[in-house]
Amino acid sequence: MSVMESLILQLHEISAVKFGNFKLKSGISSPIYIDLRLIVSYPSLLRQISATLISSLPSSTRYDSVCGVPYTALPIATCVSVSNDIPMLMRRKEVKDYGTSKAIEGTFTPSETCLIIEDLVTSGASVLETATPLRAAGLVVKDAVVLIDREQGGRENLKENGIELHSMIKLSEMVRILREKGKLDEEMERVVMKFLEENKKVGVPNVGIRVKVKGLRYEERLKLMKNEMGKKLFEVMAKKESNLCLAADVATASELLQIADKVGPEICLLKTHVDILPDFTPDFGSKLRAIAEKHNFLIFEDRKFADIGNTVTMQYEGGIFRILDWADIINAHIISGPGIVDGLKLKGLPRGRGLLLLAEMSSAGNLATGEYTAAAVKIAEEHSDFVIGFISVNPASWPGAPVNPAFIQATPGVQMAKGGDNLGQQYNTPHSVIYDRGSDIIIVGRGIIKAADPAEAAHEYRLQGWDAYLAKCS
Ligand code: S5P
Repeated sequence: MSVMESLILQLHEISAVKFGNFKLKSGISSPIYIDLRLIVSYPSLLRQISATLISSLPSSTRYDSVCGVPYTALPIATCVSVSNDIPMLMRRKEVKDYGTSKAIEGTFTPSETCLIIEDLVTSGASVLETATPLRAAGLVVKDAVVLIDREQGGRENLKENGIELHSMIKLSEMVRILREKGKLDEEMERVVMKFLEENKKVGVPNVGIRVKVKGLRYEERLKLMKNEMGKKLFEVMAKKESNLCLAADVATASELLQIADKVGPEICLLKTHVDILPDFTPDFGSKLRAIAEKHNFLIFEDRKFADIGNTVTMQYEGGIFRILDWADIINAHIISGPGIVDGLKLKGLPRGRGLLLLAEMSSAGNLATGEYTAAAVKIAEEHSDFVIGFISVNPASWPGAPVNPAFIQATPGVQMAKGGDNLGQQYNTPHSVIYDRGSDIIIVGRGIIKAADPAEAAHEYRLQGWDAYLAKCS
C-alpha cells in the first residue's frame, strides 16, 4: 500500500472523511463531508501528513518560511516547521487595532519567500486571505500546498493571483481509492462523483476573488525601499502630505517654471516632457532644480526610454537635454528587455537617481497588459537597487497583488471625473486610483494645467489623493 493510500485510509478511519448526507455551511447538501480539524488528536497521522505534504512539492519549490492558513492548517504548518527546521510565520485572523497591530507574527526579511500551507482548498479564497497580508508585509508568495483539493476552481483562482497550488491529493482520487479499499459502495461512489462533477467550477475561475488589506504607511515602506531616491520620495510624500505628481505638459519652458513655482507647495513630484519645450536652454535643469528645492518636490522626466541598453546610456546622459544632470527620476519601457535597466542604472545609480518602469499604460488599447506587466515586476525585483516602482493603472489587479510594498506605484490618467480625451486617454478619479486600484501617486496633467486656477486645483487633487491614502491605511 502506498503512503498516500495509507493516509487516506487513516483519515477515513478517524472520520475526517465521511459519506452520507450532510448539510454544508453554504446550505447545499453534500454526500461527502471532510473535517480535518480532528487530526490534532492523532499526532502520528499529523506527522505523516506534514511529511507527505512537503515531499509532494516539486523539488524546484523554494521558500524561506511556511505559514499555515488559520486555524486548521496551523498545527500542520507547525509540524512542517519543526520537523524540517523551516521558520514559521503566523497570520492573525483578527488584526489587533492596538499595540503593534501586526497582521503577521514572526521575524522575516521583506522579499523572502513564504510557502502557504492549507488543509482543504475549495475556491482558494482562504489561501488568498493569508497570501494578501503576507504580500502586503513585503513577502513573496508563489506557492501553496494543500492536503486536499476539492477541485472546485481553487487552482484556477489562485493561479490568477500568481499562486501555484500543489495538492497532496485531489478529492476525486481520494474517493476512488476509498472505493477500491471497500470503504464505500458503488452506489455511494456514483452519488459522490456526480456531486463532485456537478459542483466542479474548474475552468470558470472566479477572478473576482480579491482580498483587501490595510495599506502600509509611507514611513514603513520607506524602510523596505532600497534606492535612496525612492526613500526620499516617500519622505517628501509623508512630510508634505502629498501623493500628487503634476504632469507639467505646458507650452514653454518659462511657463513650466512658472507653474512649478505656483503648484510646488502641493506636489511631491513634478513630471516633465522636456522635448516639448521650444524654448529649452541648457540652464533649464538648474532653474527647475532651484524651484524643486524651494518647495521640496522631486523632478521626474517622463522620457519613456525604450531602446537597447547602450543607446539609452547616451540618451540619458547626452544630447541637448542632459537629463541625467537634473532629473531625479526617469522612466523606461521594458520592451527591449532588462538591458535597458542595466544601461540606465550604469549612469543613474552613481548619481543617486531612481527609475520607474512602465508596467501598464492609461491609453485605450495599449499592449502593456498581462505577461508584459508581470515581466516589469520581475525586472523591478531583480534591479530593486535602482528601480523605485512602476507607472501603473490598476496594480491591485496584478497577478501577484499586492505588489511588494517597497515599490511606488504612480498612475496617470487622473481627473476629478471618470472619462477620457478624444485621443485615447482614459481617466479615473483620485480616490479610485489610490484606494481601489492600489496606486500611490496620482499623476495629473490637464486636470490642473487647464484649470482656471492651477494652484487651487492642485490643492484639491492633493487633498483627495491624501484622503484616499489615509483611508487605505486605516
Ligand atoms: O500610460 C501613461 C503613462 C504616462 S507617463 N499615460 C499617460 O498619460 N502618461 C503621462 O501622464 C502622459 O504623457 C501625460 O504627461 C500625463 C497625463 O496627462 P493628462 O493631461 O492626461 O492628465
